[in-house]
Amino acid sequence: MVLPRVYPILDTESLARRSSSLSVAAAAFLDAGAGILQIRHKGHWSRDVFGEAELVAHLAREAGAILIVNDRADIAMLLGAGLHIGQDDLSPRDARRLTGPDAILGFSTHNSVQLAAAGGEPVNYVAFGPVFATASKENPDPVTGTAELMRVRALVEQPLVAIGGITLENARDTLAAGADSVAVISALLPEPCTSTGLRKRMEEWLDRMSGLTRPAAGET
Ligand code: TZP
Ligand code: MG
Repeated sequence: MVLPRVYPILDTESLARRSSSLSVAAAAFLDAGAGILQIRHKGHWSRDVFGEAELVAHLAREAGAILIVNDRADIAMLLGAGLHIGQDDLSPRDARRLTGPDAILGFSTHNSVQLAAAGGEPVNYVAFGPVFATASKENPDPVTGTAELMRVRALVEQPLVAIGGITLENARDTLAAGADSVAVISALLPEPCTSTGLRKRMEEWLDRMSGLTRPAAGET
């Protein structure tokens, strides 16, 4: 699959801390042209949260954008969305038994051993990180840096999504190190976190990332 270069993660806790919400951020990012969104909700999947996720799924469908749900195969299936799982979730094989062959399945890895193993799993893309220091994840794994990303990139054939502390300033180097896409939480959230601010921030990211391509094999 070809992943959009910018992969926004709508983290409900990060949004709530800025007095924003899933649906407001999703609408603003889609309006700006985002091609993919992930819903990341680490708290209880209450009926209210699910209702808002349904609205996001509707908006994404209307916009022709890919929607991915973090952690929860059941919610992803109810929403007709793809699924992103980590090392402590259902194994990719068991997740695939639930989602079926056609759903997009992404898998997080944090070091070269996990990345190499992911290459043999039935997943459509692999995430790797944190590449830089992050404040958006509890108990993050050690920072890898871009040199490590470049060193391990060829261990998997699937598209690679770099994650963790990615900003407009370091995104270019991250893509040059071999990432196909950059997943971002905090650097997409302006202060104040208004609908207009969110849209403008996403427009800036898409504008700055357009035209950037991964170097072909052998180039740097
Ligand atoms: N997995 C590795 S780092 C991270 C996740 C979910 C958080 C990324 O958030 P930010 O704010 O872009 O560093
Ligand atoms: Mg998880």
